[in-house]
Amino acid sequence: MHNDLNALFSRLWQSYRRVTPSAERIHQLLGERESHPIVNDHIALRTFNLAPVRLDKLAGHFLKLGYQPGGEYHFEAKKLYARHYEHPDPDVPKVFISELLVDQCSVQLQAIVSGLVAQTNPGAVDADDFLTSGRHWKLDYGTYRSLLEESEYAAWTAAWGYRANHFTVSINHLESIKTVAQINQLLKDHGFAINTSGGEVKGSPQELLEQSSTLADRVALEFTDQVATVPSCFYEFALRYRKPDGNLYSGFVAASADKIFESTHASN
Ligand code: OOG
Ligand code: NI
Repeated sequence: MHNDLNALFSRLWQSYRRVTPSAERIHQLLGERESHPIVNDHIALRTFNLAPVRLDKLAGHFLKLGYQPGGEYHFEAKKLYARHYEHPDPDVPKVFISELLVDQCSVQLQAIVSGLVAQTNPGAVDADDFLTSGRHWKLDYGTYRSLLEESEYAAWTAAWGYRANHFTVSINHLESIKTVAQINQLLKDHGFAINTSGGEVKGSPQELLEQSSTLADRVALEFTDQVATVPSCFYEFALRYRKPDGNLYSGFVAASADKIFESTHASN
């Protein structure tokens, strides 16, 4: 069952855990307390709205595996557009893909980002390994820093390229933990830093989704001219509530997502 999907998610997990040591440790910590494997609610990917790496191109990899488009989300201040995708099998993780609206950014940022994206071989974007292939361009540390001044999202995406920027534990599937507050307490007891932007628990039962996330790990990353320590990826936790029809809500909440993006902020 779902051989191609399993292969894709296992590649995404491998590339993610390599740069996210805290997720590896938290996954292990939860695994010791649970009698069943941890289920993922969703993963997320980031990109720029420029050919050949637009959101739609990334989404194509999931559509061909049977996913369907879900909701659309707008983040005006961050200049982002996002969409989620879900699989008919509710136990397959949902996917949240966002893209930076480069045309709304400064001419300086537009010049830098178009120069990076132009180095991407269009054929590479359709290849099976694209979603775990990292960055496709040369990037020096100074350019990363100048992107950072205008858009944390642009800097992160330029640095890390194509890989899951987080995995999300489904609290609904846990036995030992029932609320977001409980997972947050467990994380704090073990010394993990939580994203407090917008509060430690984002969303509410009324919005049918509650979430929290760690702050991204800081890891050494190779730029063309030097190695520097920068935020990598984070781990998220989600609890979904039932809609009046009895099914679990499967969408996202823009106000919460807006704060979750900040888990990779270098200033955190
Ligand atoms: C995505 C942030 C939004 C959610 O669950 O609302 C999100 C990102 O950081 O790329 O993951
Ligand atoms: Ni998320």
